[in-house]
Amino acid sequence: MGLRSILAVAALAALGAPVVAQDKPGTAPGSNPLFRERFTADPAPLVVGDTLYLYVGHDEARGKEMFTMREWLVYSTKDMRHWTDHGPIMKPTDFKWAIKDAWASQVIERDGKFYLYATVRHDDTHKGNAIGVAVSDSPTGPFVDARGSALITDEMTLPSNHPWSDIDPTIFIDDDGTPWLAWGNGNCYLAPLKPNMIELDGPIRDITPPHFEEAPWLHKRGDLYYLTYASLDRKTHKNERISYATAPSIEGPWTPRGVLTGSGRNSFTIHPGIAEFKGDWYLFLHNALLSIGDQKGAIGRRAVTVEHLQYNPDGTMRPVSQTEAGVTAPPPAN
Ligand code: FUB
Repeated sequence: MGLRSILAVAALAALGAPVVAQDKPGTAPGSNPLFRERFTADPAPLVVGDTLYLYVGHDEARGKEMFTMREWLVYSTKDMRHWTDHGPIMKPTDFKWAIKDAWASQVIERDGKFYLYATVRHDDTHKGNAIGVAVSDSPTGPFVDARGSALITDEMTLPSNHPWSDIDPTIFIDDDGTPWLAWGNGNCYLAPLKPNMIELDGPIRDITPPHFEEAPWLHKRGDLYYLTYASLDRKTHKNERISYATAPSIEGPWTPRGVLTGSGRNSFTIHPGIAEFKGDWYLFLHNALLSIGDQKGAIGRRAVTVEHLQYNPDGTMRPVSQTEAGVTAPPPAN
């Protein structure tokens, strides 16, 4: 605490006012980055009752390795300030057809069960990355493979020019009960699932919005559907930003709404996850500002953050900046 803060606290104490020491931005509980004992990435929130669960990938790259991700983790909070670490919930090889790459995931609840949609690397029976689905009776796992085979493989979205085109699942259940899965890198795909949550129930559509790179996130607020994603305009930017599109229905038409955030600091990737919790909206992202010991932030050593998310009266989202104070500061004034 600086001299000015000490004097302010002393003055309040002299007046008999309750003394609440103000931490510096970035050090208060709940400030960014949220978790500092491990590198974390690809945040995916899920609200269950009075608790927000946050699923993340565990970044363990050493030196100049790109991504070394061996497991998914979950944390929870009831107040957006204090977080409980529930540890690992699953690893790629828990899918017996997968070999590595615990990349982006998302969990959703249906009929008391929790379904984890996750990016992995398939074994050599299918090229490149794939998407698996696992199930649990609890949001904190353990999760087990729900199919015994991949839900999405690279061949299902041919032609694609790279083997990591089928990554980053986002799952959304529409008001009529239909689950929809969106995913992709380079192209954004959308497909309905059967009520059992583990099989496709219709053709895969290509809904790629402008500058789509990866990391789609589907949500709905009021009557409007949102497709938020990591975008990359290679002509003007080196690192991803977040952009979004809106639609009157999950099946479109999607209207591009432009950029929502700048790039994650020190990070090529940035990965959105959106939730409404106790009446407020939040945008989870990651950057690469955290250092742990001699390991500095890098493309494969990221740190999850959260910011307030606010909407304009017409439903468009107000631009968001990544800050150190995050949600420990009040939302920006209108
Ligand atoms: O974490 C590995 C990959 O980096 C994710 O799947 C992408 O969204 C990007 O964040």
